[in-house]
Amino acid sequence: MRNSTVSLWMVMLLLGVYLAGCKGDSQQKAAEPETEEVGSEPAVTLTSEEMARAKQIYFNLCAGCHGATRRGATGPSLLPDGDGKFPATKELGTEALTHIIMNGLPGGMPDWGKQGVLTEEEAKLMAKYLQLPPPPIPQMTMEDVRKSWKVYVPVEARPTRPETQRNWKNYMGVILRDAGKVAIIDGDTKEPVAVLNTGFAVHILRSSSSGRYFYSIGRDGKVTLIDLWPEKPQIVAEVKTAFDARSVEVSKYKGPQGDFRDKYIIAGGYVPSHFVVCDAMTLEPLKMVSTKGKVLDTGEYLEEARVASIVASHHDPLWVVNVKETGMVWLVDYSDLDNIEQNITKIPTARFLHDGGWDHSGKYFLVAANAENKIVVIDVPNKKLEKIIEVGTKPHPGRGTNIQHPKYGHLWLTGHIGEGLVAAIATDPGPHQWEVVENVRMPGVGGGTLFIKSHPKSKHVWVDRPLNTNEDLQRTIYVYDAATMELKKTLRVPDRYKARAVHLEYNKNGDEVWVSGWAKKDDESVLLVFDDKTLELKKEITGDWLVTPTGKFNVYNTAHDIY
Ligand code: DHE
Repeated sequence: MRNSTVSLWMVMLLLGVYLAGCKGDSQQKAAEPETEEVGSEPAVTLTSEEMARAKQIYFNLCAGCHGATRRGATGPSLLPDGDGKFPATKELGTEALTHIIMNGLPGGMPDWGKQGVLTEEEAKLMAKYLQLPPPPIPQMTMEDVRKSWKVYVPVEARPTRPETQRNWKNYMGVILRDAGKVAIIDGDTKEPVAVLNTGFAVHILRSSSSGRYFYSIGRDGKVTLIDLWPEKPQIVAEVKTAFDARSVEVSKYKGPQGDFRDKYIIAGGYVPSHFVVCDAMTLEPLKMVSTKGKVLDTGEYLEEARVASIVASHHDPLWVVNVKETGMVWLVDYSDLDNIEQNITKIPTARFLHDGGWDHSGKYFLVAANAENKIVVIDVPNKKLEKIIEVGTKPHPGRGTNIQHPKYGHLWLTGHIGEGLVAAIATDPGPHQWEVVENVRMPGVGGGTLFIKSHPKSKHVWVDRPLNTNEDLQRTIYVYDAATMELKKTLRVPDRYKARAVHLEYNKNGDEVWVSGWAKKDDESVLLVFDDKTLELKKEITGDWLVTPTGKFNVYNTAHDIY
């Protein structure tokens, strides 16, 4: 038994299991105790208290990559009997699973034990839990969403013009992940203007079309509406749209079909798999649409069909909604909300869609099917699949970035989690359109890149690497010359911070780059502000309030999709 366990563990190692950053969360109720006879090994047994703990840990650390139903997505399936592709967890057994959970795997599986996130006892508990059948997905009704809706400041009580003298269009919204807060920082003075309680593990911020509001969404599925016009920014409404979520976006279209700017927001759900449309000014929930459905090629029906990235078109009244497990890209026309379900174009693409962004024209949307090493291109105005492009191992663009190349014209770039590679895809019409015209190898071993960023005014491309297994590379930032794609400089989070470098964002003028020095909750974190011309460190922003900073979103750039 032990030999087969070890060889299966090796199989998993070779498969380069990816669980990167798997910190999904959901508010799940404890289940009844479960016991199961597992193969020829003694039965795996958990008490109801252990089961409840294991469920919570699973949703906190693992569900994002492996799925609530454990059928796999960015990471492999974790099913007691396997799925034909990946080993059965009950064959892997407690010892091998504990080892993997403690030590991680090169393809992106974090070393939860080594990082001090899980104890050996907790890793063993999880190893046992994974050998039992997954619990059912909890359901949520429109009534549940409605009950959670709160307006703190009605629209008519809000300022009619900015009350602040600050340059609010250059505010930077910074996610303080483990504090459950968002900091609003004045991008000119670098002072924190407000630190707001937004809810558990906020994942992203998006700006309203006007830039006046930030919408945050957390892993608890809560959307928070932040008004930036008062002297001190404040939360004016909130609503819980799912148990577990990652994406939110606003309507941005103005044209012959009407002015829909800042009329609706859409919040995507991981658990349950659905999206909810709300009024953009009050967050009143208006529509709920399930994304459960059939896998693009096998036709298998999936209850877990999670909403990954969402973007809003500026040219059409459309949201691009990427349904991870089915591999379907939905173009959701919101111009007739009553009939929204009848106005969805569903495009089969590739499985396990994750993150992506617009090309420079704002007409093509490029999204990573990261478990399949592909970038999918959607022609949004013509509502069709344009191209599927093979790239490196586990592309992770964030929203990607757009640069101009002397030979190939506009390029859209992605980094990779699975290897140290930046792929540049030509987007202009012509003989090279949708070709990977540059594959830029990063120095050092392994991948680990999550985000990449440039700016129309910049000559540089900035790349992070927080998921690399080497602690030194985790804190390194790579700056490339955008014209030649030659490495110009490597920068690092100063050694006095026990922090990784993660996520890059330009200021409004495009002459500064902000990078998070993301430490553990009890260690000191930092925001580093670099001069984009000289590549010198201009400012270290620190403070008691700066707890686990991850994503940063400049008001102007986010509202105008500048990246
Ligand atoms: Fe993210 C974007 C999902 C782990 C920070 N992340 C996204 C998006 C998705 C997603 C679907 C795109 C949203 C959009 O554009 O509408 N992220 C997931 C996961 O499922 C995953 C892999 C595991 C999980 O359980 O969440 C995961 N993400 C992480 C992290 O570990 C990061 C570094 C810190 C954190 O919050 O846990 C992280 N993700 C971010 C950030 C963005 C993001 C900062 C927005 C990037 C941008 O510039 O738009």
